[in-house]
Amino acid sequence: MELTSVFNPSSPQAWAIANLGIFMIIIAGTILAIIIVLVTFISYRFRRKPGDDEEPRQVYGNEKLEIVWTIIPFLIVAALFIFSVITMVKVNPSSAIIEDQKPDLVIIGHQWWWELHYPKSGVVSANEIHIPVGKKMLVRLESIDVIHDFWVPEVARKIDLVPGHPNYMWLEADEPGIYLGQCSEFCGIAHAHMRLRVIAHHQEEFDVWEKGQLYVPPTPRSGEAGKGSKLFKEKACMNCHSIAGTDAVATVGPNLTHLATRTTIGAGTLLNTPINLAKWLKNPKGFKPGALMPNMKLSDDEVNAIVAYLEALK
Ligand code: HEC
Ligand SMILES: [Cu+2]
Repeated sequence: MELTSVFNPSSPQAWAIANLGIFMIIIAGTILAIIIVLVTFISYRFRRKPGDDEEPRQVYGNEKLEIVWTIIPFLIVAALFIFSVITMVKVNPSSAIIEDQKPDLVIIGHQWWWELHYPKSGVVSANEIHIPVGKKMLVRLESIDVIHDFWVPEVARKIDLVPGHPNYMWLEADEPGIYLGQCSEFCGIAHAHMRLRVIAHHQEEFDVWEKGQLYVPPTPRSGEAGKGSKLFKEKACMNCHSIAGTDAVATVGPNLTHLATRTTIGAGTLLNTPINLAKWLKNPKGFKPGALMPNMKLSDDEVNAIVAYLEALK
């Protein structure tokens, strides 16, 4: 994994943004350099020397100079404007496309995690966005509570998730890999722990992932995992979570149908290992202060049984 940076683009959209950024830095840098050189030169050349007691010659108004210093900034602003519009056209789907096409992916911001829907296949997941390499994904972004902001600098633009006002963008990756992101609009206490990742695969691998996500894992009936699945019902986990193939259909917390296929829990807060899962279930707020999952006051035995169950959800 390389350094996460806007200057390390891995999609046509991110390239457009990086190029615009570089163009702006070059223009602003050039202006800064010219000003530094001129100010230094002028301060030296026209400094007050011993014996200078007369005022220097004063100049009032110079038509030519004024025309030049109006036209040059105008041209610079015009170039920036044109370059910005070209970039916007590249990174944002047109309104015709938004009206015509079903989104490939819907991202719903929650305090403090990301709900993911792939409307074309029906896959539901959280926090880890799988996409096929080289495909321009039409993404709709919504929020269930407050304003959040999607930002995965290497693959797409930065865009707000606004309650009651869906936004759209293109999401694409040129190379397979993991691209890290973070909510970029302060949205409450656990904002800093509202991370996300885009995982780009070759199309065939993506198809395998997608098929796997549509598979309904059987509910274990015996052993630790069987005990865990019973506890999941009894301990009111199903008031907030969904697991396909069971009665749990709530969307207050992340869908757990294929939790074991995700690499992190708590929106990037902990790696998804059995030990971390147990820690999370014991005390979610201990790892993610403010997290909206209550401490369910589970005993160690109950935690182990539920972990065995969740580990079976592949
Ligand atoms: C009041 C609602 C609520 C209840 C009840 C609840 N959870 Fe959660 N749970 C959440 C929320 C919200 C999150 C997301 C926390 C975050 O990342 O900020 C979550 C996250 C999780 C995660 C991490 C999932 C991920 O992809 O990051 C697991 C695992 C989990 N809950 C399991 C359980 C189990 C097992 C129970 C029952 C013992 C339970 N939860 C009860 C709301 C709830
Ligand atoms: Cu946030």
